[in-house]
Amino acid sequence: MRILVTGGAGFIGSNFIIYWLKKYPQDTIVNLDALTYAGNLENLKTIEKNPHYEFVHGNICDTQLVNKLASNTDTMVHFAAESHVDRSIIDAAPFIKTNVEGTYVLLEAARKNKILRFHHISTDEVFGALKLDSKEKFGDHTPYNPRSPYSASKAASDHIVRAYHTTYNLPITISNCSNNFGPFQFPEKFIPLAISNIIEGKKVPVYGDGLYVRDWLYVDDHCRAIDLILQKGEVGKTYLIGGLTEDISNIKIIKKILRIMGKDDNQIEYVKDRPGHDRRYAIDWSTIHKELGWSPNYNFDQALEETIDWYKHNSIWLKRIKSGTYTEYYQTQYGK
Ligand code: NAD
Ligand code: TDX
Repeated sequence: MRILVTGGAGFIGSNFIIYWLKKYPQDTIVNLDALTYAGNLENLKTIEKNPHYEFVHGNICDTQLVNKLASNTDTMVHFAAESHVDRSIIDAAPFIKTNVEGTYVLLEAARKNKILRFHHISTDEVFGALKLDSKEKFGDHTPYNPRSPYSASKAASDHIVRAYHTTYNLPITISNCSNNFGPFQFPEKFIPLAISNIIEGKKVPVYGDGLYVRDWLYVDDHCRAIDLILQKGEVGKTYLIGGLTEDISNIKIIKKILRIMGKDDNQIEYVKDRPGHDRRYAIDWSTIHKELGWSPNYNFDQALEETIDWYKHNSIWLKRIKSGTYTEYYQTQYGK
């Protein structure tokens, strides 16, 4: 396979490239990434000299470049996105540009160059929010109800991807997954932000009452699911991917992290809530389980400990990523 990965210098994309080249060393990966604040080539140090890997510094909105790359590709795996909800609340413009227009540019190139598979990485946030005390989960037939500029831009991209299948018969697949965590995640997201603040002796900001619930998926389990969809997934189909957590609240997660890191609850700081904060996410992943035999391997507590260990042992990675514009963003979001 010759795969064009977009956004491969980000969190999930870099984990995916490392996963793929280890498992399929004969395949070739071209990684197209604009290296926004979230893109970091250090994530790919272990494979940067692999002759089956090539990095292209560029934007998915660049039609000419994307067309050139697509002419020499059989499969596209599209991770590139603006991915942080809080940033989309501060400024939605880059979300519309990259997530909507960028996806359109890739689809056009895929169509013109008769790509064999376009796999689009999306999110459970397109479905909106579930009630806290319900047993309900997002499933194959849940209607879209995005509530933040981020999730609205991802929902728009999902619709365009599906339309290219219906209208032009483009061989697409989509996956909507829940909150990922693991190595190389940018410390603006909840779990790595908490770990990195604790390492620095700072308080951990918890939004609102802390009783918000996410469905947590270890990044390696996510990569395995994408692998199965590429190998055995049905063209035109959307797969939902989730983890093994059962309604664990943000505050419980922070308490776990504090305990693992030998700190007490005094390090928790309740801060003002995110506007339009989705209360609860939960994913019914029975379809991918039944049809492709996938289920998550990683138990949350164990994967969380491994993730904390990874951040502790990669303090230089963390320090470098937190220099530059990170401080500016942190102050805008959390104050001084
Ligand atoms: P990330 O923010 O860590 O990485 C995004 C990458 O895309 C970066 O390397 C960045 O440089 C690149 N990029 C951004 N704009 C670009 C552009 N215009 N052209 C080329 N490259 C560009 O994101 P992530 O957490 O790895 O998420 C990857 C994908 O998975 C996204 O599509 C996101 O919506 C989706 N997703 C993420 C999660 C999660 O929990 N992180 C959950 C569900 C879905
Ligand atoms: O400082 C914080 N304090 C806090 O309480 C941050 C950054 C987050 N939170 C809360 C908000 C959410 O309830 O933690 C939860 C998780 O927040 P994020 O890490 O920002 O993730 P979320 O908003 O749930 O979105 C994530 O999952 C779906 C990813 O960022 C998206 O890219 C993905 O699509």
